[in-house]
Amino acid sequence: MEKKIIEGFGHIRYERPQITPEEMIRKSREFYLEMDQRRTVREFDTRPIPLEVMESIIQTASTAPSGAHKQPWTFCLVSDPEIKRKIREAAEEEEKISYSSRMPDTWKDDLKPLGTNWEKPFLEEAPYLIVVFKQSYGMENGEKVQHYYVSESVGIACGFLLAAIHYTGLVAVTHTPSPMNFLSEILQRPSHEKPYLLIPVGYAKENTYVPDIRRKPLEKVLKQF
Ligand code: IYR
Repeated sequence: MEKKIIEGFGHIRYERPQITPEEMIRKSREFYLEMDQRRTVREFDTRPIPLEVMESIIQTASTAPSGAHKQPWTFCLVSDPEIKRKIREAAEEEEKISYSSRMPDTWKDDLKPLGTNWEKPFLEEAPYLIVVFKQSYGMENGEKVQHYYVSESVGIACGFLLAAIHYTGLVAVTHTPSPMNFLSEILQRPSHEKPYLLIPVGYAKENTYVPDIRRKPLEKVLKQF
């Protein structure tokens, strides 16, 4: 492959098929309509999912752009029932305190339409839990590697992850028990990795209901200049 040398580094040609404006309009609309079907689901069927599916989903997440291309993320994929039980127990312990004393009434009022509470059966019911860790720095061959824009990078990767989960036909909930340092302990992650999101993934349980909430219209989120 022909390479161009820029400041001593080889760059490869970037090519994508030409696309007409009409095709672009169609594709962008189609993708929006697909993504608009995504809903956060908190009730899972216990049916197993092929491991290969989860691997591809995580590979998709890992295609996300990141600061200086450091890819500062680790995705822990949990299917072991014993580990899931430990995670549920620890999460519910924190959530119980959060709901009873840490969260102000205004916060709990905002959550009422979602129907959440301290109980998290989905942490055991979902066939897989993806626990995303952000790496404040990297470690390669015993050497510290500087990472940049870590939260932004991992946030983007999680967006890719959620899109891949939806595209595959599965559902997820972005769960953030607080505090969630118990995840580092249970999954034995090194101290430079911090838990970022806990995402149960699976099939939606049959006859599942989701909150009747609507997305902001385009005029509210888009300001054109
Ligand atoms: N972490 C708690 C509370 C919670 C907070 C927000 I902001 C949500 O959008 C949903 C839930 C829980 O998972 O129940």
